[in-house]
Amino acid sequence: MSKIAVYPGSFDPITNGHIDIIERTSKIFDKVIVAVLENPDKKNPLFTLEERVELINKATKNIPNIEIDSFKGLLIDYMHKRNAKVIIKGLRAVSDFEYEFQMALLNNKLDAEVETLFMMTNNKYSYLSSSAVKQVAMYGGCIKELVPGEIITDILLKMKSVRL
Ligand code: COD
Repeated sequence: MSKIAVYPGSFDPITNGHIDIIERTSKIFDKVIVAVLENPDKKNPLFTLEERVELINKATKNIPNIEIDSFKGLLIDYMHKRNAKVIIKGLRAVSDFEYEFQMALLNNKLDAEVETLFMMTNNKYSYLSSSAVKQVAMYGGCIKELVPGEIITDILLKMKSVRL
């Protein structure tokens, strides 16, 4: 049976921290589904769901065993739809842990066969988040080291359009 992992997130936009987690996961599992969520907790995303999927597509062309998808609603329902048993989450700090710990327990309560695996952030990216990227770009800072090169222009153009 092929081993599938689902890596969910808002990815608004995808960062080098996310890419690092995807690459490491892709070496362990047969297939990684990057599942982009319309997260109702995060109001006013910079990119639409479709744009975020497209940016991930551009940034992950060199990873063969990856699929990019999107979903709405509960993650556990999406896991059932895709017949997947493993959720991947990235951990940067204790603050991530508290939130993710609760989510993992709740998801496990909803379906005891679904496990959450935590990947420690790469030291290089422990400070990195989509919000930080947006803030740096908004004020004209350099995002070259923060996001994949393939999507830098898309982010800068989007920033320009929202500032107009
Ligand atoms: N290094 C390592 N990991 C990172 C980094 C980094 N630099 N940056 C982000 N990550 C990790 C995050 O910890 C997260 O695991 C993942 O990458 C995605 O991050 P974001 O910021 O794009 O996405 P979030 O935090 O908005 O995603 C939240 C989820 C969509 C995963 C969460 O809200 C969820 O599972 N929602 C589903 C709804 C649901 O089922 N609710 C009931 C829960 S029990």
